Amino acid sequence: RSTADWWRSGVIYQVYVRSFADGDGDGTGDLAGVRAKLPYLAELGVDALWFTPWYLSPMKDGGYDVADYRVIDPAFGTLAEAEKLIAEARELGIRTIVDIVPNHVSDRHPWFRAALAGGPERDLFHFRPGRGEHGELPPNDWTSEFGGPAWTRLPDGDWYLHLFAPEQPDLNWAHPAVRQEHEDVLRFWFERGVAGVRIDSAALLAKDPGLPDFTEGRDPHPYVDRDELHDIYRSWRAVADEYGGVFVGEVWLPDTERFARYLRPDELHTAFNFSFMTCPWEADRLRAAIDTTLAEHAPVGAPATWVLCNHDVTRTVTRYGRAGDTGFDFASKSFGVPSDLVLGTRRARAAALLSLALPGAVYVYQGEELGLPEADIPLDRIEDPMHARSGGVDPGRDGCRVPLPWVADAAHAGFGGEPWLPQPAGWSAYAADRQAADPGSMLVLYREAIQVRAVLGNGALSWLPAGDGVLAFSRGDVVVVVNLSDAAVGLPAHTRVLLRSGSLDPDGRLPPDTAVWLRR
Ligand code: TEU
Repeated sequence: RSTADWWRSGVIYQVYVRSFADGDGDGTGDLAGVRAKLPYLAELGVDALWFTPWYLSPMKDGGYDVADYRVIDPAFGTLAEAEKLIAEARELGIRTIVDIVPNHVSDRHPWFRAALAGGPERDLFHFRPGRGEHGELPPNDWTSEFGGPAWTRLPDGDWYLHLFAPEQPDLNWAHPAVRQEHEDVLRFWFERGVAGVRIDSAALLAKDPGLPDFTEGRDPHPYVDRDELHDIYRSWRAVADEYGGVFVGEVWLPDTERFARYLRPDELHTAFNFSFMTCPWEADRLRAAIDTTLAEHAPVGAPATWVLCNHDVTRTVTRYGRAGDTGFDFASKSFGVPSDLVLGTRRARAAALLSLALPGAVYVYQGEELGLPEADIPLDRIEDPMHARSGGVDPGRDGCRVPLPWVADAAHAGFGGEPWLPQPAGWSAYAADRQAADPGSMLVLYREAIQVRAVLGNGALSWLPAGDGVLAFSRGDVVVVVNLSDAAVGLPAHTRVLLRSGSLDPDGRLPPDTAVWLRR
């Protein structure tokens, strides 16, 4: 597990700290909770932990509104504890990845407070007078990712830019102090033993200095995937290289050629590949997503990454259990869309064996290994700003952020104190302790797959002939078959089963929505 190229083929587990495990009983997950669960994570067999932001934050966007990168939020713990956690994990062969949010800071960050007070710090952000006779209209037509205009007006009449919530003012990346500060922050965390950095909203930092209307300035886009970014990441890479640190960029770009431009020996080591996560449960489309991904990574020598879900999207079990369009669709992400969780779970199990068999690094989001479904959160308990900013239309992302169930027979399913976000009825049925004792559970499947995955080695993927709706490929001596059709299919001769996501039928055939790893 402790090899230098862990990030090329490792399994990286995403910890949403607030909802992982509550060590001090206040209802909020914390570093003490994570430390107590390190044996669980070691047994799961993961190579690294990616912690969503754990820094001082007013939590207006789950910590993606950072007030101070050098301070751990007191709800989570202390810097000394973070250092202990990093060291303890490392002793178990588990590396640490921290999350850096360079596009914006919290409105409580000292820079923004000073800017509000009228100081020269205004230049670190995007402040502009408004349009219209009295400046009553936003400076341009950009909209926030969470809905509404990307601008908020201050009492003094000026507007400031925020591509996300108003409490997340965008930084001005043309300012040298912004660049310097982020390189210092990278050093700060690498000095503390961190092995990698996830870069939030990595393609959004650079803005067209003229801040033109979106419609006017579409090519190049005024704030997505601008050329200036590559210079920024080249200086970041120089910092990372001093420490042997690696990057994973959250680079949401549909254009594969543009995406691959970030994956360079002097830029980012890896970036999230969301094509898999956004793909419906259809063999042709999954195969195309896999092929495109491998083809875009191969020429630049970067490993692919495989992501089934994260803290921003509907949980896999629920997504795959939806009739009709089972793909990624924010519009259908409403409470009313029914999901067949039995079907969704069967597919999620098969998807786990598929993603864990692909060449590259695999990301597992906490609770994915427990097969948690998306939870319905009572409207008055939703905290995600996406909900309020959409005028209450979008339920937001809290349904995949519910505190984890650890112990079936304990209060709050063993999470700790009364959870900050309510756990739905029946949550304890998913508890880790119960699943650990059940050989047919999702948790045992993930444990086995992560362990057995070592036999895949570095073998390239070659597709094997297969019928309609069936994916079959080999990697070295291992053959993987995933049946997405609606009929059982025969398995190749002269193979033995290493691992399967469900039972074979009485004739030894692979039923629909089932995957198998075979040894030749
Ligand atoms: O997400 C960036 C991003 O692309 C999101 O805007 C995504 O479109 C949105 O979550 C819809 O699901 C990152 C983080 O992952 C997210 O949690 C933060 O809210 C966002 O950045 C702002 O920091």
